[in-house]
Amino acid sequence: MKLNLIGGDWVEGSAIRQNINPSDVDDVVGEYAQADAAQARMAIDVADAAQRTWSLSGIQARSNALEFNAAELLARQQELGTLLSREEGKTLAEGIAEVVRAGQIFRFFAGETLRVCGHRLPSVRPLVDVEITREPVGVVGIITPWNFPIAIPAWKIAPALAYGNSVVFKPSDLVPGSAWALAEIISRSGIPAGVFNLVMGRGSIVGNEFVKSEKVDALSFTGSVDTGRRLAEQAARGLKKTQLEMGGKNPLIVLNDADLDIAVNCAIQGAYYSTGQRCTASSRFIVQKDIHARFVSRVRDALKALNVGHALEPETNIGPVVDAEQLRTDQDYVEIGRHEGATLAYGGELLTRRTPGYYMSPAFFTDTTPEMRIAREEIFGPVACAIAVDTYEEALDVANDSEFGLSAGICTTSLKHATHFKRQMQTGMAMVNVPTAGVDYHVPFGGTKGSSYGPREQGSYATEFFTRVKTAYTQA
Ligand code: UN1
Repeated sequence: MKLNLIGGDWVEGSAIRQNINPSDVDDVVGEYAQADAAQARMAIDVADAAQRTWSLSGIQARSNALEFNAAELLARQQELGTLLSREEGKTLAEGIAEVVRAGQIFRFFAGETLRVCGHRLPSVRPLVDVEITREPVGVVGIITPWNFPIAIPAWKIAPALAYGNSVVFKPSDLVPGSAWALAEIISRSGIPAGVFNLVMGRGSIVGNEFVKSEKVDALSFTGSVDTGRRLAEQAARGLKKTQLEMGGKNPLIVLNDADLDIAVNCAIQGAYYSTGQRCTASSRFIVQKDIHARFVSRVRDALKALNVGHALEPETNIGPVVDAEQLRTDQDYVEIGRHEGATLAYGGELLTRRTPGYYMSPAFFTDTTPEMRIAREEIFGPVACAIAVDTYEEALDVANDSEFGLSAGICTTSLKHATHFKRQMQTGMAMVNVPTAGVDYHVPFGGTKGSSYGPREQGSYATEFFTRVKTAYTQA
């Protein structure tokens, strides 16, 4: 059984949870200890006690620890990528790529540790100097979702540690395996006991302690809109810094002048890879009338050519859905789409494979209108729809008509439209001729409206959340 890491010790929980392979539900990936509320509080206490030592340990020690994690993640990419795909269901290629991404994130922040800058400027009073510096926030509570079991933990934990914070980390209950492996590596990276703590368990128990505790100074969360809102409301009562990444209903606009190969690739990659289980996934193709028939027929052909199967089989392009509940949601939305009058142009069926798993064929709807629920609500599965429009202006209006604002894409060869789109799209990320999902690790990530709240994640912009600013005045 895999245990929790609290104050440098591996400790048993008060319950056990099985980690099940969604490609083969007879395969138990492992058993994981579930912490109770008292253990979550203990982890917060030790994190609080250890934070000062860590922040005073110096930038070289912190950079070395992060580089240790980077090197080990990269060296073990095959093994950890296999574990990730086994527990989450994305393909092995995607699993390995995600582990590599986690390694690169740690390496990036190993460098950033050495580059924390401040400002020095004269005061308006003669002979007085002003210094502006960045300091750690304190104890950071990190809560991560199931769809990126190692990359999202990495992009929250690495900057938290880089800037001298201590961490209490609660991974998703569904996929604790990759998170545990990451925690085990971090436990050997040379950081003092208590600086990094792993507390697996339920959001309503462990997560709730993070939000309630006065000793948790900042909370970084990726997950559902409902949970995110609830966390933000409770965290505001305790005046905690909060960073939330939530849903998306990301549009991909395809204009008449688009390169059709690029557009189809953006659609397939963006909507269906990783089984569509990404908050950055494209789920609305907004397609201009003259190219609509050709686009639909090419997307349908491309979908037919995709192999849905066991995540670890080499010919698989699309793995299973993560669990029974998500599969039910996806199937419900296929029904809702039909019921609303959209045409199911491809897929949406439950599939049987060699092993018992949560398989469905990617679903593609046409004859969709912007008012339909399948065009407005986040599904978080391999379900996308095409909406036909007359003009670029109409496409932009439909794209912006959403409660979400994470990522948006356009496929066009027109510089004028691409430029206008980048300026007018009300999202945190705008993509021209590249998929809406699959972002770089060294630049800021985040959205607007109901998608995100608080400072951006990743890249050098991570300092905004993971540090606080001090202004010091000195008269010489
Ligand atoms: C990506 O598209 O590369 O939960 C990353 C998610 C996002 C990460 C997407 N926070 O899907």
